[in-house]
Amino acid sequence: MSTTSTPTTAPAPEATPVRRPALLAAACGVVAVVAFLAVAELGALVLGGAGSPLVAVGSAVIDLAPPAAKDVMVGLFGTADKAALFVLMAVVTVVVSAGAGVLERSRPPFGALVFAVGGALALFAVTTRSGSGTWDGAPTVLGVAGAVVVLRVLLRKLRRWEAAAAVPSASPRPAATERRAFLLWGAATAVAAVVVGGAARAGTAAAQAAAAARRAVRLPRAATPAAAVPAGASLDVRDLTPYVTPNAQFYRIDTALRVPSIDPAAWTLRIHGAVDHEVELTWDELLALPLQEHMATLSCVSNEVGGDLIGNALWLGYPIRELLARAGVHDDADMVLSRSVDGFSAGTPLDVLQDEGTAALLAVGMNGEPLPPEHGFPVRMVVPGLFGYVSATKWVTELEVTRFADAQGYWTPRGWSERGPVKLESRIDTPRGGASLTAGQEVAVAGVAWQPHTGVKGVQVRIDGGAWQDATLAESVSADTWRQWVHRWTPDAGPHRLEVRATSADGQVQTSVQRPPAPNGATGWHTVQVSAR
Ligand SMILES: Nc1nc2c(c(=O)[nH]1)N[C@H]1C(S)=C(S)[C@@H](COP(=O)(O)O)O[C@H]1N2
Ligand SMILES: [Mo]
Repeated sequence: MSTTSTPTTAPAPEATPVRRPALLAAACGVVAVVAFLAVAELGALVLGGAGSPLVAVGSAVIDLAPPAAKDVMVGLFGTADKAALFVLMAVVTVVVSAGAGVLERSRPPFGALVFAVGGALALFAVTTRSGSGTWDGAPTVLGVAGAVVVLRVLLRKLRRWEAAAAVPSASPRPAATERRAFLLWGAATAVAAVVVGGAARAGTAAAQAAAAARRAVRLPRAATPAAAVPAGASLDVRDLTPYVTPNAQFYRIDTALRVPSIDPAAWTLRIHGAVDHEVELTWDELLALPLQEHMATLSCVSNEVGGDLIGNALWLGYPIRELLARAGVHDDADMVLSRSVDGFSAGTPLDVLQDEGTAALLAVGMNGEPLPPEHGFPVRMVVPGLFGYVSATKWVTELEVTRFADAQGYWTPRGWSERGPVKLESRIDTPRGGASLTAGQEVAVAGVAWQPHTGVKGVQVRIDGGAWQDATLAESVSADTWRQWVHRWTPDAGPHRLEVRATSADGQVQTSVQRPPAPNGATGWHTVQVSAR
């Protein structure tokens, strides 16, 4: 009877349905909301602490809660009312997300829709906060997208497992494999979301705490104030770089992926190495010292000829020379390796830092404000005459007195010179390259020229390779800053080539030799092509 040609096969696996699939779907919903928070907090971290839906929703709930509810909360939890509110919000969020998971399993895409609606409410809270910026909604939008992806991916895995378990013969893979895939993905996503979200939240909280600490800083008056900036330092020429660079416009160069957040109360500077006694300085001790104001032009070795990686600011700080004297520097030392919390370091010649005539500062103020976070808050170095990479350590916490033979700054093993004095340079700010001028109408050819600490005594302009003509130089407060210059010129019709060169206070003329920024600063004449009709 049963001798027909039925091949012998393994017995069909038994159907063992997934137990409590709704509970698993609820868990998927919870993992999705954690993913939402992780993505959003990571976004907020990238935005420098802005746009966190967690904070915004919490604040919105506090603002919108009727007074009676507040009284109940305060009555119940006292000063822990805010913590209690967050716990309450967390419970509501978990319950709603679990419900969304269940809903998405049985009636897609309604679960995802719950996330979208929740996200829209959070977006409303974020974007209506006072002082919210253009991008503040982005973390929330990205977070919702992340949550929906996680929800759908996990539920698809759950459905596969359910299908394989219910009708094993219809599934390409055994139920155990599908089960493992679901559990693995669920667990991995949950762990990743918790780790990333937690780290991002901690980072954002630190950034916000540092920002609040910065707002609370009241800088002391300088014991030695800077000389007033003479009116003659600024020429009245449109599109000419201002003599003093506003903080918001000051170039920023560093290796920090994220601006370090430092609470000044926790900041210390340690001076050690080849010294008689280590010195440790706190923020309060630094502010109690007689600070001095000094205007200086800071520039980056990477600045191309004609580039804008240069700025001039009024710094407030304490002379590094005094601190070195306090520590007692050994005779065989010739370098100070300054280190920052971000791993950057700079090797600065000791004699420059010790020089009475060089205002090498441990700076706390920039143009009358505490240092902006991206410019080194709470404390940085500024050394007139040296490129930033060998001197201007931001977020500085350590000065090691050592020798060039024994130590290297961050950029030295990366192809940049051990020493980095700023080179004599000049730049044409206006007219811009490619400008079309009107023939017969006078224009101001103007720009800036610098060799900080040496000073500039002359600037010359040459048109179409003709004779060098002296430009008019603006004043400056000292040799440590750049100088504006202007040359009035009336073009005739046709293309023209404008060139500029400076003469330093010690009589050298800016070289025409074109060198790239590496290894120790670009040289050459800034040249601009314009045309007139
Ligand atoms: N901690 C730290 N400090 C740093 C750097 C850095 O990467 N990290 N870059 C240096 C370089 S190369 C320059 S040109 C100046 C730029 O300072 P600014 O960003 O305030 O203009 O900072 C210097 N200080
Ligand atoms: Mo730099």
